[in-house]
Amino acid sequence: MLKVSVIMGSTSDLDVMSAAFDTLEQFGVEYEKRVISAHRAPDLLAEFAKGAEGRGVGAIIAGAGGAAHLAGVTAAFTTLPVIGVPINGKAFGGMDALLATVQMPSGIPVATVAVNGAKNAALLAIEMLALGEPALAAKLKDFRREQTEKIKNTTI
Ligand code: RP5
Repeated sequence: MLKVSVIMGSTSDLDVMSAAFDTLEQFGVEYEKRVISAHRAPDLLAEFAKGAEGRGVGAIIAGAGGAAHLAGVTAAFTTLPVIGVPINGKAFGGMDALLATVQMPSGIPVATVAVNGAKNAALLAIEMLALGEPALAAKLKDFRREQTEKIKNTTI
């Protein structure tokens, strides 16, 4: 099965991005994880993104805050699907990262999830991988069913 690559701009993003690890583990999806900054280590990012396909990666999740160019620059170096997670930094409530991640130029797409939406980023990556993996698709359907049941059985 293809794996998922999870990258983030700083170790300060780990708290938010760990939700992606949890979800990928829940579904038994293999992943690699790395701190890479588009600004502080652009050469490393280029090398990492260019090599992703060869490492058996099927989707890349990139989380960053502030002037969040990590997802966009990654997408510039690969045709693998890239999912951006804007991270809520100290200023602007994450609006800065949201706009920097979502407002990609035509021709280089990034699928942007909600601010701090690392869990949904992982689910989206799993949905992509599941297109070629019926067993994984079945797990997603079970997950949705259980989620619905939980809501229906919730009383307050
Ligand atoms: C971004 O700047 C990172 O993704 C992080 O969200 C933010 C702050 O980074 P640190 O100053 O905590 O390393 O590049």
